[in-house]
Amino acid sequence: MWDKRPDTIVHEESPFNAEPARSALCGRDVTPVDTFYSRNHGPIPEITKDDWQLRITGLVTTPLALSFAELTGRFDTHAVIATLQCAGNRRTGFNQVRDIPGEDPWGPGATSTAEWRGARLRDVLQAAGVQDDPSLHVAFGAPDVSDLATPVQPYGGSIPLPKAMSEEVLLAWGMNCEPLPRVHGGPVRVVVPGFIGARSVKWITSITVQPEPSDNFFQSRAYRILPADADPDTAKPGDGISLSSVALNCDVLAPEDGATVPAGPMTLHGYALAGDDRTVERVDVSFDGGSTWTQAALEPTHSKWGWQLWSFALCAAPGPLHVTVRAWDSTGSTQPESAATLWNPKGYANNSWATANFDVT
Ligand SMILES: Nc1nc2c(c(=O)[nH]1)N[C@H]1C(S)=C(S)[C@@H](COP(=O)(O)O)O[C@H]1N2
Ligand SMILES: [Mo]
Repeated sequence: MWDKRPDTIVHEESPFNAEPARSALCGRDVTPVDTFYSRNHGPIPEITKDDWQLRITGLVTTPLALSFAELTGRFDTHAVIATLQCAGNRRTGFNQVRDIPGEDPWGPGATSTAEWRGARLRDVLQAAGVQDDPSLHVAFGAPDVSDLATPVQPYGGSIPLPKAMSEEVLLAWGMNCEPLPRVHGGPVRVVVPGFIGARSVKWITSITVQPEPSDNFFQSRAYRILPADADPDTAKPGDGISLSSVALNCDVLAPEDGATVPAGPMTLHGYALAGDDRTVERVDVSFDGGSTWTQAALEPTHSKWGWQLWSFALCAAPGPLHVTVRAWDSTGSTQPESAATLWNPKGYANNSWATANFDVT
């Protein structure tokens, strides 16, 4: 489906929600397009380059309406390798604590990295004469209508103006040297590196500069951390904590969790990702549930906005092998120990220590 690999784990066909197997993500700085996870809240719109138009309005001096040819021809093209991570990534860890009805049970694969190519959002906002006020917000609108929203409405969201003016934020029409595929938001999507995937609005058709965050359902009601005892069905717009930068996270990608492995030399592989303008500084591995830790080797990175791959070589003795991993970022913060302490009613931002269990024979 949607040209994804046959081993893709499909949570829902409509809306299409699917994640790659761990092994498919493993060891790659850039995830192939046929492997990249896909997260949708409604039907995938079909918009040709010729039909597409982007309107930039609100607190700007010169409202713009750009065709695809104007966007791609008028502004410099930039490439950014960036990881997208859905706030629902690793929700299965929360489901083990307490059920989360109505939300897909995403495993470790609602995260992937691509080389995105497009115009800087900043250049487009400047061409429109954006007001220079850091308290403003930039709202994105798209045509895909979601009946998961109350009331039913097109998908949307916003980011603060200072982030929108950062050089890494793109209006992208290319993904891994191909035209941006329809399932990933083609002809044009926003890519907001360092923020939760929800803000990288696909099939973008409107940009509005405004004093408040977007009142779209997916900004004002969803993608918010509600208190553990709140009822998400009766929560009001603005309740809970709005998610913007992605949480510091990591995972073990190989061998597959639960695998039987031969005794002797083996290497663990995984990724770590830091939020917004932070970087991953260290990845620790523990074989005793977190009492003692040893450092993993970090691979060279090719982008500040992409994930950090890591590996750890060991000699495995026969018996059960229990692996725990945590990352540290450039502010000295590390990941919380347990999913139970983070559990929230919509199941967002599970960045507790990652674990994997192996049977060594
Ligand atoms: N228009 C639109 N944009 C969207 C979404 C959507 O449903 N509609 N899903 C968001 C979410 S929650 C995520 S995690 C990313 C996923 O991007 P991908 O499908 O290219 O992996 O797109 C975001 N942009
Ligand atoms: Mo997401």
